[in-house]
Amino acid sequence: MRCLAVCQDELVIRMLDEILLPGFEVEFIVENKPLARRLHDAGVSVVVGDPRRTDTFLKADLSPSTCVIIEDNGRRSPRKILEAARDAGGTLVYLLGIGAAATTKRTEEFHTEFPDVAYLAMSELFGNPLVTEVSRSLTRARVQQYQRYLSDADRVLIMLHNDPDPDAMASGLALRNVLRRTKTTAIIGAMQGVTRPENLRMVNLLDIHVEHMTPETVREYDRICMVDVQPHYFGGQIDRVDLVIDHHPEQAGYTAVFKDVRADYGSTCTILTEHLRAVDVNISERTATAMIYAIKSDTLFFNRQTNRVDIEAFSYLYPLADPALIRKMEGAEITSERLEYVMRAHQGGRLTDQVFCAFLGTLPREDFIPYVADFFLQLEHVKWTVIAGIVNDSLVMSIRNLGYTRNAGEFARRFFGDIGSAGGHRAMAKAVVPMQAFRDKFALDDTSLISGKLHEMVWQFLHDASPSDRKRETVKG
Ligand SMILES: [Mn+2]
Repeated sequence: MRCLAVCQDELVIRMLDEILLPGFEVEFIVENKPLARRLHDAGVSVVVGDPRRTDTFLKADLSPSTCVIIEDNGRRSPRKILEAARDAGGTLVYLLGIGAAATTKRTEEFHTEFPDVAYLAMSELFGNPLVTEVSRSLTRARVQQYQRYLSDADRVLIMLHNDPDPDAMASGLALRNVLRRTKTTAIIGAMQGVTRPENLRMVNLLDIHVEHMTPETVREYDRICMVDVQPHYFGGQIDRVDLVIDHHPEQAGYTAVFKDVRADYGSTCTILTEHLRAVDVNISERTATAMIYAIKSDTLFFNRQTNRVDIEAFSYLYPLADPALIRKMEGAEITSERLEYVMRAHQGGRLTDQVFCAFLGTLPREDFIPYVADFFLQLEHVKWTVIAGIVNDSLVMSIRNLGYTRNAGEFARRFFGDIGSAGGHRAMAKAVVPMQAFRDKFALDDTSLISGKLHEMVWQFLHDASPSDRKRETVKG
């Protein structure tokens, strides 16, 4: 393809020549003769002419399939040049903004007169890679600092939250990688082990060992790191921490020698991908596989709280991972145990006005509840699910909706915030309430009435929106 560029700035010309030449046949229209000579001597294809005249373009053999790039340095209006290019039959015309010219304003300025002209700001074209590079070197400095700080320890402990999820475990592996340590010199630990079947499958398939820790055994370590969790989680059981890497909202009231907490990231593995890339550490297939699975599961495959950086980390790790193993781990979600509870919900639950509620009775583990809630949300005509069950004498509830209706977290807080822990996002929320408190508040002794009661609450919640909610909803459409 042919490309004709109207530029008067030598640096811009040399840069465009370098960038476009491998793929395009590039020629420059230059006004200044000495500049043209200098460029010609340097091997740049250049013609001298007045770009405000149509015949300059005609002489340069402008055809409708020639791409025309016109430099806009904000000093002199490029309008005359645009007209000349258009009159010569140019259709693929780009303005290249250089300098402080405001892009959107500039685009609008030319848009009515030249609707086909696309405006490209040089700062945007080259800015992103540069910003990425510079922030990578900031990350590099930070990572090198903690690498050095942790390098003299015999053994480092990488602490995860209870019942570690894929993001926690993969972050553990990734940090071990960053620290260039092995499983004997960097121990991954948690106070309570893995229970969910899909996470157990990950543990087995990737051969991850999570050491069982107690507050006493934690103290035996020279250096303590935390990934996907912050010290407050352990309620004072761990009093000293050297490094915290997490994507949950930053908690006040603790000090760590180093920390990297980025609440706008979809997973801790995304942060660790940046650490690994910044210091150029080789990522093994096993670690990459774990990290890909972690990013997928923490962002619900990019359906929740996804950031551009998560997608970037994903595309960086994907070629390094083993896709067959990931498929195997994902298949582990369906177990016959879980299907039992799906059936129980199907028999005992009720679907009314697009809301599905079910009470599952007493359960050995909590994870059946969110699983069933997610499962029934996939059904046609279902827009909300509220699934409850009793675990350790507490009523545990998972609330899900399709995300474009009222806030699930608000629902949980409104009805259960005063008697237990309740919260969540727009599309998913959770509440845990001691059974006694639930019975007292709602005067319900018969558990078979729970599902009906939940229905009533959702109905009430969806129908008596407060005026401020209503307003917000109309604005959002
Ligand atoms: Mn996470």
